[in-house]
Amino acid sequence: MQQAASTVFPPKLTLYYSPKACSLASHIALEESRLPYEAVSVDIRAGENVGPDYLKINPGGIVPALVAGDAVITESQAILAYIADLAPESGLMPRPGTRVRAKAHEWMNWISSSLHVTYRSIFRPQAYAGESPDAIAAVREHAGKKLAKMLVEIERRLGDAPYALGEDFSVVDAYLFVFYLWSFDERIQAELPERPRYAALAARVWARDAVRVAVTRERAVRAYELPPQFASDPVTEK
Ligand SMILES: N[C@@H](CCC(=O)N[C@@H](CS)C(=O)NCC(=O)O)C(=O)O
Repeated sequence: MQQAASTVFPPKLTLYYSPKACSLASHIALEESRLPYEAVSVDIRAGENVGPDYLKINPGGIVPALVAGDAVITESQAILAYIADLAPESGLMPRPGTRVRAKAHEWMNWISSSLHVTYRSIFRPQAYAGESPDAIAAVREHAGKKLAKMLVEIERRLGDAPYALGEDFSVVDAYLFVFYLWSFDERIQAELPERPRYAALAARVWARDAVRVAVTRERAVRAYELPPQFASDPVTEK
């Protein structure tokens, strides 16, 4: 008997990502999951996200979008949790019903709703300030100060554990890794605090094969810069 497309498990997965965008977390999660998937680049900097082809897939024009069979899933938190649930043996999220699973959602929601938005205020202040140069400068300056505080908050939240949720790598670490890369962006004018715990976490994440694969694939589309401590790595020098 032939199965209907919507009940095939796992469904055919296609991730739409832009190099170095927040979609890198989903890209890493898919690579970690060992599920079969296709990764399709939609470069935001080239405006491909607002082209007619991509808008047919995600009318919102943002990445990531994960096409899973006949469903289109957006929002990093939803995608990350879904990938983890599709591949439970990969341990990318703690088991449902555990407090540490709630902590995973706490982290992801905070990253999405607070940390990401603060970076956005620096990279695209016009989204909040309109076109007035004074308003743009004010938004950017305020967001820079806010980001500095958030990096201190991340140090506090990380504590002495190797990963965000404790002893084990999870999708939260992949998500945090993206925003660690972003903290070196040249558009940030604010002075940012030292972040030794965050740096150590990022180094642990960077040491993972799946992370190298996803980053190398993205950098083949657009060779984005990596933070100094990763840049001399022979893998990225190719
Ligand atoms: N809340 C969304 C935010 C997604 C988002 O802002 N994506 C950015 C890339 S990091 C994007 O596609 N921007 C294109 C645009 O705003 O035009 C999520 O967490 O997935």
